[in-house]
Amino acid sequence: MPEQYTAYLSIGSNRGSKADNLDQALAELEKQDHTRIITVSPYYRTEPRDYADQDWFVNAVVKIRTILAPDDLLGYLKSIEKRIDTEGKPFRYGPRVIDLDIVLYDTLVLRSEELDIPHPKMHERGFVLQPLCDIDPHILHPVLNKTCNTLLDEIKINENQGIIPFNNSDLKN
Ligand code: PH2
Ligand code: MG
Ligand code: MG
Repeated sequence: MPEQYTAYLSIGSNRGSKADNLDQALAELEKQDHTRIITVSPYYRTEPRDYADQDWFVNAVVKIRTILAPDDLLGYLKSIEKRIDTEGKPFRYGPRVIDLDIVLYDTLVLRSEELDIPHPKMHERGFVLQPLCDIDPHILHPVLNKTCNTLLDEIKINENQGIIPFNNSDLKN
C-alpha cells in the first residue's frame, strides 16, 4: 500500500448555482482511486473577503485521504476546477464558479512559488475555520501551533465575519 496523507480542502463558489457547484466538485474528487473523501463539513453562506464588491460565497471544507504528493494534489484540484468552470475567474480574489484550495496537508509546512501550505490566509478566514472546526476542532495549525477552535475564537473577538449555515431549503443561489 502506498503511503496515505490526510488533507483538508477549502471549497467555494460565488457564481452560478453555488451549492450545485460544490456538489459537483465533491463528485469529481471521488472519481479517481488516489483520493477519498473522509468528511464533508456543512455548507455556509459567507461574506466575500479580500474583494468585497462581489456576491456572497457558498463555502465548505472537505477532509480527504490521498496518495498524491502536494504538487500532484494541486494539479488534480486545478483539473477539477477547469472541468467545472470553463470560463475561469476574471481576476484575483474575484467571482469564481469553483475554487478548491489545499488548507492543510498532514503537518506539512511548505512555502514555494506554486504552493503555500498551510494556506497562508486560513487563520484569518472564518469561511475556512468555521467548517474546518466542524470537522476537527482540535486540529493544530502546524506553524501557529494553535487549534482550529482557538484560531476561530481569536478572529471572532476582532470582527464579525458573515458566516451563515446554508439551508437546503434556501434558493439554490
Ligand atoms: N475566496 C477568495 C476570496 N474571498 N471570500 C469568501 N467568503 N469565500 C471564499 O471562498 C473566498 C473569498 C479567493 O479564493
Ligand atoms: Mg481561494
Ligand atoms: Mg484557489
